[in-house]
Amino acid sequence: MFLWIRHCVAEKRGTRNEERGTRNEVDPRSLRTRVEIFRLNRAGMSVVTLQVGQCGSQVGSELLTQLWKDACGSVLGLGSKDREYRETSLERFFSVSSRGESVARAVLVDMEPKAVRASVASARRAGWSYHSHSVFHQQRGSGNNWAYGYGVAGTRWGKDVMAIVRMQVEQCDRLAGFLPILSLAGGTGSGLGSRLTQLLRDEYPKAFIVNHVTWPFNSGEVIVQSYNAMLSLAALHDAADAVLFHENDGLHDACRQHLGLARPALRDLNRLIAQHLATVMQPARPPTLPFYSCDPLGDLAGSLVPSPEFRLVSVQAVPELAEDIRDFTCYLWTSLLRDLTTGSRRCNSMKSPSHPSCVSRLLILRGKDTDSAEYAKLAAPSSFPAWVPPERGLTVWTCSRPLGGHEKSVALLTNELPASLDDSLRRAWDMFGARAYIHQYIEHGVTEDDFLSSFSVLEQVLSSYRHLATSLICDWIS
Ligand SMILES: Nc1nc2c(ncn2[C@@H]2O[C@H](COP(=O)(O)OP(=O)(O)OP(=O)(O)O)[C@@H](O)[C@H]2O)c(=O)[nH]1
Ligand SMILES: [Mg+2]
Repeated sequence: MFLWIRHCVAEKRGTRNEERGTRNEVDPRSLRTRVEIFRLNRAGMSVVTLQVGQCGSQVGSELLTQLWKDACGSVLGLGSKDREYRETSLERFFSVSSRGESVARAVLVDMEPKAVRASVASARRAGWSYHSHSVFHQQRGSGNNWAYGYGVAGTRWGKDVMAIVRMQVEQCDRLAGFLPILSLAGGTGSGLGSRLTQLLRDEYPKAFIVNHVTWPFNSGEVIVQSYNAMLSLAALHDAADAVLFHENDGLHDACRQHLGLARPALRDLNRLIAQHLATVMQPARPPTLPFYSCDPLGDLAGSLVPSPEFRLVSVQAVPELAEDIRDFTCYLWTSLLRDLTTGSRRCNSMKSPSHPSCVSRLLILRGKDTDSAEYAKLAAPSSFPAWVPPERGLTVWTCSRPLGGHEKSVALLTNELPASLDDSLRRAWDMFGARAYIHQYIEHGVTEDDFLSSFSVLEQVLSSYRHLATSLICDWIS
């Protein structure tokens, strides 16, 4: 299966290179040309971010702000010292306007104006901006109804949004793929976000699509959130190459325990998500490369997703510290890695270490002396099913440049079952059994069969992760 994904990765890259080759016709004999080809092959690829719905808008703008500040060195004051890092990062997420300003390679979409306008304003305050044509909103939200977002908004405005996406794609010299950001619980992010991800898959079959989804609080302020979450995840399971997730409950606990916030606001949760994602998305070197990864989404999916059955990836990063104490804190790799794998931060797969419950891990180390980090425990073959080749269980990327004011930082991505999936699916089944709120979905074009087929996709996902040790190896052998 790893071969399968590697084959796909190579095929996608090959096709993009061919497309590039026709654009850059050159004499392959001259040294200058060879240097230029080498430079071009190393040149970073770009990611178009889609921020859909309120949560998507807010998380996305916080992420882009952190990426921009880090790349431009305003956090660390190291900008001019590391040109390659800075150029790779900016090329990935920003273009440069005729006035020399950084413009996000992003599309902001919501069915109501408030969150979108706030994101535009916060970007300006931070020092970068959205392209004025990349902002799309209507006047009324989707009322937490996935069917409205997917069916009504998707049908009415999907084409308009895709026209904006196309404009952003045309601005990229080399497109790596898309990063759609959304919450699973509302109507716009989850419904329209799912529809847009499918449209992206249809229109850009060779591009990588890595979604980021925010799982709602278990206590849930949206009564139908289990329906919305299940319908979204089933749609994304087909259309995305990988689905990175954060759970609001876990983020809330982390803000209280590690940032000392008594009553964390959504803004605080978003800072944490953005910090984790920045640790993942900023330039880093895969082990085989002497330079930064050119294809961030492809390399990420290639390291983590061995088969279409397993695409769910949790994201953790440490340290999580309040800004005022960052500069005075020194770290050891041992304590950072221990923090990542113990206590409330440890990922689900580490909670029952007796049998393998994760498929693969990607560890990203940033800062001083990454060579001295001891991470053998994370690579232990017993962590992974026997069918995962030993060298593929854990992948490690490094970057010597510190990130976000931390002398050292680590991100751990784990291909595993989200803690809340089982519970959400059970709640969705219970509500469906009682026919609760179904009419609100039917009136916008989602049928009972659509519910059933989404639920059965997720039952299959649950079962595949639960039987990691045995079931798939049988499929592979046969
Ligand atoms: N972490 C985080 N969660 C959010 C944020 N905004 C909303 N949520 C969560 O997302 C869910 C609601 O989704 P929204 O993004 O508000 O909904 P929407 O996509 O705008 O859809 P409609 O409002 O129905 O049009 C709830 O579970 C909220 O707790 C945010 O900024 N950060
Ligand atoms: Mg909304």
